[in-house]
Amino acid sequence: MWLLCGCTSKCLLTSSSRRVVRYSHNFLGKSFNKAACLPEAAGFEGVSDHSGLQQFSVSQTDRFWGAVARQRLTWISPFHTVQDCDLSQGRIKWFEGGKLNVSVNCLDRHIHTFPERVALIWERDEPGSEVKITYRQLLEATCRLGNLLRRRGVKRGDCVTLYMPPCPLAVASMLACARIGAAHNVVFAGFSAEALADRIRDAQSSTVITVNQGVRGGKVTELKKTVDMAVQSCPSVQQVFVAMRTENPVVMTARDVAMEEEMLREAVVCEPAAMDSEDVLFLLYTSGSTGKPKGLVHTQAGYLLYASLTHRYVFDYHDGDVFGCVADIGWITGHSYSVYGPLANGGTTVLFESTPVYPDPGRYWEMVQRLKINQFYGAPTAIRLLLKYGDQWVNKYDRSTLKTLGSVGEPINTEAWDWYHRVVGDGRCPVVDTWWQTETGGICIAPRPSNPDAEIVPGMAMRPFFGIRPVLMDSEGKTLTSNNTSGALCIAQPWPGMARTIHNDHQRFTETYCQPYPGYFFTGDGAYRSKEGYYQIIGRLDDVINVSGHRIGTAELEDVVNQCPAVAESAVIGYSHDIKGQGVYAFVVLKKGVDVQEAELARQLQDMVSKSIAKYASPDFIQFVRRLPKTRSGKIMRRVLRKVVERDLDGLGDLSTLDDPAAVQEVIQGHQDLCGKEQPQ
Ligand code: 7RM
Repeated sequence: MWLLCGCTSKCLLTSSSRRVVRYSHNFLGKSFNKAACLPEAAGFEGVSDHSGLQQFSVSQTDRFWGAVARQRLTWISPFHTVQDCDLSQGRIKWFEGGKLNVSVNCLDRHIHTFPERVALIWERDEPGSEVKITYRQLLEATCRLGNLLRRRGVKRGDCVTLYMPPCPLAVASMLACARIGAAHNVVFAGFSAEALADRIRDAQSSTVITVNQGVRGGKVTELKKTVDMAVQSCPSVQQVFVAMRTENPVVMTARDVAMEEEMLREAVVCEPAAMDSEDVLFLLYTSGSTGKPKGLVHTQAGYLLYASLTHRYVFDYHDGDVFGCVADIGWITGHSYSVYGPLANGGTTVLFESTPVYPDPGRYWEMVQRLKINQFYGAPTAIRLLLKYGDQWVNKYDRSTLKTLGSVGEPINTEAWDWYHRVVGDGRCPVVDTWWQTETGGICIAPRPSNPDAEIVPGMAMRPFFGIRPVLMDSEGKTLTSNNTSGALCIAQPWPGMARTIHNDHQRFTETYCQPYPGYFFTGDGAYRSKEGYYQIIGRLDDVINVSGHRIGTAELEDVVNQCPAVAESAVIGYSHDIKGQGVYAFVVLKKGVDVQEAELARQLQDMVSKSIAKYASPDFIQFVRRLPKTRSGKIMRRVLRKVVERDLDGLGDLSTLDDPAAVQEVIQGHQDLCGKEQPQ
């Protein structure tokens, strides 16, 4: 059995240490009113509350998604089949026969009702310099760009690579691709030339869109130069569109196109392509733990529907709200919750160009005050970082507009959850810990939607979204049916938002996600299901540590270590140990300005783990570091830490997503200082 926590009676994964938070404010209507809470479900008989509706969505899946798809999307021609899926074969098709255009669903249909509503608030790097773009303006830019792409030979089915910071022209570029039926491939504009080249080559793009320079955290980056370097090894590239983010000119070659100038010559009307539901909308590369990055493929109708429904209900987004997702558009979170979900819902969405600490650690909350943000969606890594700086950076600003706080990307440890809830949200806003993946397209497990009286347990993603049936598997591949148990997290039936394949490698797709547990979608994560049936994500299964036969989740250990007031964050890994199989090794970052005796603190931390989990779980080594190696999206790269401790520096694997290579060098040095030249034993 996957007993990831190893000690079901003592650890934080059990209900003994559980605290529950209830909110009295209205979420989806006090008494369940189908028409009011989910108009799409008004015709479903026998459904009288939220859990009834969830059950309906997974048992009468076709009726549920059929009704929702007809209601929420604008179709050029209707679909004839809700789904045709066979997970064991890796066949996933939704809404076949249907034709639609995603950009029409995100723009044109809103223009009829509110052309002057703000679609995008571009929160530029310098605070106070935001730019607002209405739906009419965004449609116009999208059409001009769609025409330009078409005129310059981009065809339906081509794939355009975008290397741009979050900005209105990046959104217009995504939507312009969608308008003419090309796929987009957004590459985070912080990746190296090499990483960019890999992704351009794999996607076989002939067109790249970029900006002259990027501006982030007060620093200018040479994005166009990086593209120039990348395309040297990309024979497929024929043209590079260059938009001007700053006023500094860059060298333009015959291959380069001055994007804004050329756009001005184009018409503001652009005929939308009638796309099949299952045509490709975008590729998005995500790194596997080994091997080359995978280009996950999302398609039109199912993806958009799922992004829109989750955005509406997980965050309780209402017409007129300002939605602030601070993820970069280079991540799936930026795709689904900065762009597609909010725009499909006719919402106002923030594009955040800066960093959480620029010009100071109050940036997020100053922005919340200035833009009157109603839903704030961020990552635990940023919350943990800001927590280090203290409450005064939050308290300075008026956060009374906030209604929902969201968290995504990693398990949110109890200390960070509490701070987010108590300090940022004044104890007033539900905190939704949302679990999902690039592969899932949208949020799959989150505390909401649920009725307003439903409890929220700190640090738990809790409840499956409509249409999602999570299951836990043991190591023999059997379904674990009881509660208060842990296992490999799978999803038992297809949902419209899921990825369809890996670009050019369907076999890798089926092998990775469909074959480990035939008939199920395998997430690669471990999860715990509480006595009450709520889900808590433990982390990647390949991160789990096994000490003398006891399986321990890294999240569980880190949660204990992070509770020490001197600690800002930590990463725990297992290293091979002759006797125990694996031993525990902790990397610890201290809070700013903390002055402690490291040896003494290490002993304290070991004690804390012994007391709150078990003696065997206590770290053998504690290495203090200034920062942890993280991906550009803020996930701790435990794989890299494991390799450092195993002294396998040649085996570090794909580092293209690594944020700051210097962090790895520091960790290597510190490790040698701590353990000498020998491997720890
Ligand atoms: C949205 C995103 C996916 C992986 C996933 C998990 C981890 C994401 C949570 C989480 C615990 C969460 N896509 N993860 N959200 N772990 N609690 N709420 O992050 O493709 O970049 O990463 O991230 O391991 O499998 S992603």
